[in-house]
Amino acid sequence: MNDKNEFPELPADCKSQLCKHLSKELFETLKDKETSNGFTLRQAINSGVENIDSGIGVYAGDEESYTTFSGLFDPIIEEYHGFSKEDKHKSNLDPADLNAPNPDPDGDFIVSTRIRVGRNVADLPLGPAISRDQRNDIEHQVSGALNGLTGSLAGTYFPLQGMSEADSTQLIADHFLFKAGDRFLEAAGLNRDWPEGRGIYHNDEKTFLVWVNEEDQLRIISMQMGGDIKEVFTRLSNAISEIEQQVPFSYTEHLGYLTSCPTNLGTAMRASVHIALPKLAADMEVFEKIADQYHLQIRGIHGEHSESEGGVYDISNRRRLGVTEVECVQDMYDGVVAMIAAEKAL
Ligand code: ADP
Ligand code: DAR
Repeated sequence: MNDKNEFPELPADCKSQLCKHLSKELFETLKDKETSNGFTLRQAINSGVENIDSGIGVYAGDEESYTTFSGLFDPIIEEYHGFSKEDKHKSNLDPADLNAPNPDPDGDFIVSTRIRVGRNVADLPLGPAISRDQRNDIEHQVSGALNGLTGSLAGTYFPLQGMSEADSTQLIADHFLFKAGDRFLEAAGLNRDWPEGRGIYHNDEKTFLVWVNEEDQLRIISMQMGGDIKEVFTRLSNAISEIEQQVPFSYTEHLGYLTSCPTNLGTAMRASVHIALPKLAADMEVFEKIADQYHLQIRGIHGEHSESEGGVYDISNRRRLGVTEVECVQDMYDGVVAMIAAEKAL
């Protein structure tokens, strides 16, 4: 990280939101500001400075970052989410409001369904500015709440620190284990003290997971094979409600649930299916047209920045802020119904 007073020289072909919105004038205005946690502009932009192939390139260190550095965050939020600084977020996690009968009861297309939200603990810094002790306290508080879950959510918490070879192998085999975050998270300061304070919880049925202190302080995940999107959402909604009774989440009327990356603000939800659409994928123009119509992203199946394999794609909602959780899932569901119809018609 170079001198905080030096405007970072970013290449002319840099495409990130950071490059687009951080003028030298704005840099001069913000460079000496810091939040009450001591988080600086230079820290907020470091990921995009070190990774010029970033899509966004900035991370917030705490709730205050979104006001202290609003000159940079507001235009990025407006462009990514279509959400102005006057807009207000809204939340609705009620499964009764989701119209989603299983779109693929015979399992001809949808391999698996996963719906996740990011959450951060109220009144504490976010990952990029959290201290080692605060992060360890979060692990203690969150794992305590998780170990108190009952019924179908009952399960086990696995700290990454000192994890046995057997547990690690099983969690990798289940595709549950997250590794030290990617270079974008590294440069954002989200991997500090790794693996201390990090861990994974999953229920006995392996349909519910919580990642602790990865990119966000909680990633609450419901997932199962097949396309019963409503069942996955109902499990997630119930789990969020149970956890929130023990752990207060960081939330504002304007930005909804706060996250370190501005792309996850609001619902912080990504609702996805892994779906086989070989004929539709042969006509990417039609495929992408349907995705755009339902505000969806087409991605690879091994997470962010990955490619599709064997004609299976990860289809998920792109809208997260200014829409409710029910609307995020409805976006994905309605788009998947349209994609399956298009595949059948080809
Ligand atoms: P996030 O959902 O938090 O943005 P990623 O897109 O990186 O994170 O996905 C995290 C992991 O979850 C990856 O290993 C990915 O393969 C897996 N995953 C995502 N969606 C699904 C799905 N619908 N079915 C099965 N696994 C999924
Ligand atoms: N890779 C960073 C973040 C993009 C959004 N993905 C998250 N938050 N996992 C970038 O700026 O491209």
